[in-house]
Amino acid sequence: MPHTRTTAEWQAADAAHFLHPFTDFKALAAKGSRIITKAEGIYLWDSDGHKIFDAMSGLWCVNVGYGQRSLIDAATRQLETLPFYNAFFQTATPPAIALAEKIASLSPPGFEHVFFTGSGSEGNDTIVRMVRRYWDLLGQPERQVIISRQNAYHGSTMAGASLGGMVDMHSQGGLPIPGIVHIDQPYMVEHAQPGESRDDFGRRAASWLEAKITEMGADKVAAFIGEPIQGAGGVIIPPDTYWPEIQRICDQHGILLVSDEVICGFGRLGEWFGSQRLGFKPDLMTFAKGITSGYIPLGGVLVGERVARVLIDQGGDFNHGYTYSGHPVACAVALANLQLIEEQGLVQRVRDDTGPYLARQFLALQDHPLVGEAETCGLMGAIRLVRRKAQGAQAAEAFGSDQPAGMLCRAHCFGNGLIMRAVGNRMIVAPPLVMTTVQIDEMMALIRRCLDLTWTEVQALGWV
Ligand code: PXG
Repeated sequence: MPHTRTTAEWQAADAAHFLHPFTDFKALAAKGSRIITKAEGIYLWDSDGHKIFDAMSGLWCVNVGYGQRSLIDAATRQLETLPFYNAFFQTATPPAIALAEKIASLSPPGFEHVFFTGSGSEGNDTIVRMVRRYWDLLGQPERQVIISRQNAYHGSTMAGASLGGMVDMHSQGGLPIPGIVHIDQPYMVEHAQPGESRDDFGRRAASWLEAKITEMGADKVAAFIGEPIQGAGGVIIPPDTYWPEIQRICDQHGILLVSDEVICGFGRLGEWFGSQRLGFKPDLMTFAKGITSGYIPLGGVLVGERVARVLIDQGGDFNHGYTYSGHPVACAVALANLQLIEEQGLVQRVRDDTGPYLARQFLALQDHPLVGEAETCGLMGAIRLVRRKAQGAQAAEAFGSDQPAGMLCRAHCFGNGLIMRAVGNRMIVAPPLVMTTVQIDEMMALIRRCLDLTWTEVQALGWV
């Protein structure tokens, strides 16, 4: 679209008509939005011509970076051939069939079937309907309860927001819906006991699932859902002992295990799926975002054989689906995206090259006076800002609730052409998988500059 208006004109029209997601409408209208007008590779440009380093891949999704010709061409070709047809009423389109086949070929053994949706939230709504349908078909309709975690993010529909554990979301609109309960997240900063090892903490955090199952009654529990690494919650990387123990507990009680791969899937952690990196074997996986690198909306659920066999062999109609389930243009773009990821070896590159390189750079950040811990997994990383670093046996001291250091840091990122997310006082990156080590150096220089500016500011404010 041609940029026929000035920034101020765009902002005025935006404030007059566009209600943004997760936004204080009045405050944004007073301040004015940042208008993004174009992108190439790992960079964005705003309507004033500023170049911005996108360390968040759009919104955890632009895995192959911006401007990839093969995705653009795939969309154009499909729009010309068949812009839409549905997958209801015993029909299908070639891109949807080919994509389901392709995803099955990339997924771990035991995944042969895919249900398409328009987004990650719709994928998780599908999970709720599907796991309850599964237990109904097995003659155990009382298995309704789905266990999730505090501070999880599983989307913003009624079911997605209920599965999520975001307090601010639950406080609006009567959530969570019935039958969804939460256990604490495996976040050591919040929950570790003095002197507890990482491995011991991981096992103890997993034991909260066992306790919740006992509380609810195992015969009432349908499934447990979790992100391999919590993304929107602040890149919470669990100890290595956590997921295998979660798996053991689910297996022991026959409970379905669901991996929400919306962020961690399609190479983010150096494997095709995050559950492979974190060492567990789910029964179902939700995906979205990276499946099309965000070029066009698409989500879905990968259905493992345990569930698929029951739905297919005993099922009858499954009364669920969306107009855009298997949208041909979205599926064509996804196919081109997966082909590009394979051709460029991006998953291996993250595992063997850029992931370990980023990990070393983040480790080096730990000498910064503001940094409590800096940790990564694949191309996902978080820096916890603290008011006093750990000293000997003395744990690091967090900023007070009236000291939003993360917000200050984010403002410096904004001012210095770097996009990072702030979740409380955790500063987060999830850059495009095409990023080179040279570009990682560029990002680290920007991060250090923003940390230095934040450090100067918190000193001036007397927060440290
Ligand atoms: N599951 C996970 C793990 C997600 O991260 C969804 C489901 C929902 O996907 P859709 O496509 O319905 O948005 C997500 C989305 C943030 C942020 O601020 C994260 C998401 C969405 C919006 C903002 O980090 N994740």
